[in-house]
Amino acid sequence: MKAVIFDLDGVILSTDDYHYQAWKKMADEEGVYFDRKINNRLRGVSRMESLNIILEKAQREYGLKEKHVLCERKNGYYRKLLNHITSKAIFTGAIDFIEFLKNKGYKVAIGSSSKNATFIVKRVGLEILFDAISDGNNIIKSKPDPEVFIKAAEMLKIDPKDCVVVEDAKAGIDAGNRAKMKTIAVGEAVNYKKADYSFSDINKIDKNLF
Ligand code: B16
Ligand code: MG
Repeated sequence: MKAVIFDLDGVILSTDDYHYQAWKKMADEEGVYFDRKINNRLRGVSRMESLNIILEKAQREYGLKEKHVLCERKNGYYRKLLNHITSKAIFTGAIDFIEFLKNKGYKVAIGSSSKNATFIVKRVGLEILFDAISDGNNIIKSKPDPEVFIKAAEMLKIDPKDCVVVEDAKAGIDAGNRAKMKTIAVGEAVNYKKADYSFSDINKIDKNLF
C-alpha cells in the first residue's frame, strides 16, 4: 500500500449534529417530520440524496427547482453552524495516526462526499496534513460510486490498487471496494462484512497493518 484515503465526516471528525440541526430547521419550516433516526440514514449520502430521504415523509411532491432551493437553504444553516467548529471536533488519535502514516512515507488524502470538506479541513487546521482533497465538488456520482476515491488516487498519482480507504458509511466501503482499494470500516460501519478490516474508530486502527 502507498496511500490512505480518509472519508472526513465520521472518520476524522464529526459534523453530524450540525447536519442534523440544519436539516431539522429546514424540515420544521416545511412541516416535514424529521428525527435523529432519519438523520442517521444521511451518513455519507450527498446533499440532494439526503433531501430525497427527508422528503419521503413529506405530504406532497417537490419539484427539482424547489429541491435545489431547499438544499441551498439547508446548506446556509449548516455553513452558519460550521463557523463554530474548532479543532476540538477532531477525533482522538486522528492526527497521530495521519502523522504516523506520513512518517512511514504514505500519501494521505481526503475522499469526502461533502461540498464543504475543504472548508471544514481548513477551519479545523488540518489542511497541512493532506496531500490531496477529493470532495463533493469534483464528482458527479456520489458513494457507493467509486468516483470520489478514484479522483483522490489520481490527485495523489497512486494506482487505486495501492490505496486504502477508511470509511464510516457502508456506501463508502462499497465505493472503496468498487475502486479496487482495500477498505477499513470504522464508526457506524464497524463490522460491515464487505470491509477488509474493521475497528471501532480511527484511534483503534491496528498500526501493524501499515
Ligand atoms: P454537504 P462524508 C458527507 O460527508 C456527510 O456524511 C453527509 O451527511 C452529507 O450529506 C454529505 O457529506 C454531503 O455534505 O452538504 O456538505 O455537501 O462522510 O462523505 O465526509
Ligand atoms: Mg462519513
